[in-house]
Amino acid sequence: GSGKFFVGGNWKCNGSKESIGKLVSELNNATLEADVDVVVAPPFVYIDQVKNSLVNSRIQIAAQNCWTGKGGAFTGEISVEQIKDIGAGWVVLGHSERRHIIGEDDQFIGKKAAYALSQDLGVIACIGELLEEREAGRTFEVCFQQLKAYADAVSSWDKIVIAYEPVWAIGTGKVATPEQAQEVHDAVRDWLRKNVSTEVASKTRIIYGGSVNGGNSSELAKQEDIDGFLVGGASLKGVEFAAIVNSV
Ligand code: G2H
Repeated sequence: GSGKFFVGGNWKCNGSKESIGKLVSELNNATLEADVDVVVAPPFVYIDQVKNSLVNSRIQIAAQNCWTGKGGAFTGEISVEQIKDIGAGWVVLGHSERRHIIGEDDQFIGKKAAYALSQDLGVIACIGELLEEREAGRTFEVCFQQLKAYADAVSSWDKIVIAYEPVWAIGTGKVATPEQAQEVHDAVRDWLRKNVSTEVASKTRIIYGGSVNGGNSSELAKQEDIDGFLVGGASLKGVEFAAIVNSV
């Protein structure tokens, strides 16, 4: 693995003031492994609530999206400056739900990543293939194309964590096997070595996402190139999320 283990909880478009209050109190009561970066990504409207009620100051906050540049007349968007102002240090970009449900493309995602990094906001940069792409033997090609879009847009990899999330494993309960995940993580690292630099390849954390839970995380965590997780459904339960953090 590369660097400190990193576990993100992607709450997606879930929760209410009440359920998020309960989740935060579970996180406040949890014991978390010291040597892990822990980040939670609440919906925008609850970031302030989470920030103000988390007593565990080592849990960082991510936004689930951002605008491509400075704020202004962009109705419905949230700027990087606002995300930082509210106390979040990260943003999740390129998630498959935004690619395939909302229709974001590589270029748009690359722009967001470049702007976020230019303002010193960390980026959790997601990539991953659809089931039909895997079945057609195109997994690496698709992941490399998505990686290239980030690489073409950004000038520094210091604050990027790559999240490999095979779309067929997302929210389906069909987790990738440790071998399937490791194979892609290794290929991603190799791509970084050849196309960015040896240093970036060895330092960049590559985390896995897609139906990670308290029962499968430790086997996945043993793989050489799995440096953490991006957890969806299971991050909505504080006790289970803590178990995943502690599965390293
Ligand atoms: C993948 C993951 C978190 P889940 O989207 O980003 O979600 O763990 O629910 O599959």
